[in-house]
Amino acid sequence: MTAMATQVESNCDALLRAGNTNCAGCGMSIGLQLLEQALGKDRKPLMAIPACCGIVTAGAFPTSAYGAPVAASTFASAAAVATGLSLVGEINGEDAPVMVWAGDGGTYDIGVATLSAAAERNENVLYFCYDNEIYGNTGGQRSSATPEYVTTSTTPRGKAERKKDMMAIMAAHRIPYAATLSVAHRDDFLRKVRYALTVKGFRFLVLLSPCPTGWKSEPQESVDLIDLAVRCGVFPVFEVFDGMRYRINVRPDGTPLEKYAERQRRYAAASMNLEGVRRHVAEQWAWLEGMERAFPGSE
Ligand SMILES: Cc1ncc(C[n+]2csc(CCOP(=O)(O)OP(=O)(O)O)c2C)c(N)n1
Ligand code: SF4
Ligand SMILES: [Mg+2]
Repeated sequence: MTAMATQVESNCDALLRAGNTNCAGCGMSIGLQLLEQALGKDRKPLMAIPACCGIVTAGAFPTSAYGAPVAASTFASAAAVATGLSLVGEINGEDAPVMVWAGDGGTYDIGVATLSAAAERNENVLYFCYDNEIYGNTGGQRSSATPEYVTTSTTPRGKAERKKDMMAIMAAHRIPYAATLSVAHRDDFLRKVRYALTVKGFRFLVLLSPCPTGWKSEPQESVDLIDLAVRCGVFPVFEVFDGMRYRINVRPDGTPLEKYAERQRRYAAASMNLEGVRRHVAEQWAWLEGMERAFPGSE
């Protein structure tokens, strides 16, 4: 047997198997590997995955790059499909955690109706959004998660609108747990996923997911980019308990926004207004700090 065949065979049990088609440096690949570490090798989830790069990852039937059962759903129905899996699992006495693994297009935009409905009913579902801030799979169009001024294939001069605050929307559903995950902060990532796995009801986790193809960044810099996003405050790392109580996990350290922006050509629009971005980042932090002061949270 060749060395590569041995490597592939020994990887068969992995949640994300070798030989998948994800681009090099894809945040989704890193996120799935961290998810597997949080679950432990022997615990397999049941996953509902809507249209997105994450379902292309699976590959062509009858093979799959996922080492776990996956139901491919329409954009609109991922949270409803997961609800069904969860309820049937409960009737059958199964204990595999039921998850959605969806992109920002499927979460912030096209799947938001069933996401909201499942959250409002507090279904026993762990919802992951890997947010690469574009419709990556179809050529990098803007989504409502795309940050302001950033170029995409449909905003060549830079997006006019601000990024939708999905965490605030999910918190407003008063779900038991919501958190942001940084692939550059492994311990914090694993702790939150492990905590979420102990909670019954609807849980929402969102990771900022580097996409070298759409962000026009270097694949080997993906984790560093997320570290910079956290340091300069663009991506706040925090959690919300019962939709009300806030805990900030990592605070910005004064790293200039330029350090994050200059490594991605999507931040190179002529209209780019880093001062404007800085103002909105500061505003977001003032709000977040205020929420944590007024309503501090812990497990
Ligand atoms: C209802 C519907 N509208 C549009 C599409 C086409 N489509 C397939 S994947 C995709 C983009 C998905 O974006 P996102 O959910 O962010 O995942 P990513 O591709 O970035 O991983 C689109 C628009 C579709 N499959 N179904
Ligand atoms: S286009 Fe982006 S999200 Fe999709 S597989 Fe490639 S790097 Fe990952
Ligand atoms: Mg996307």
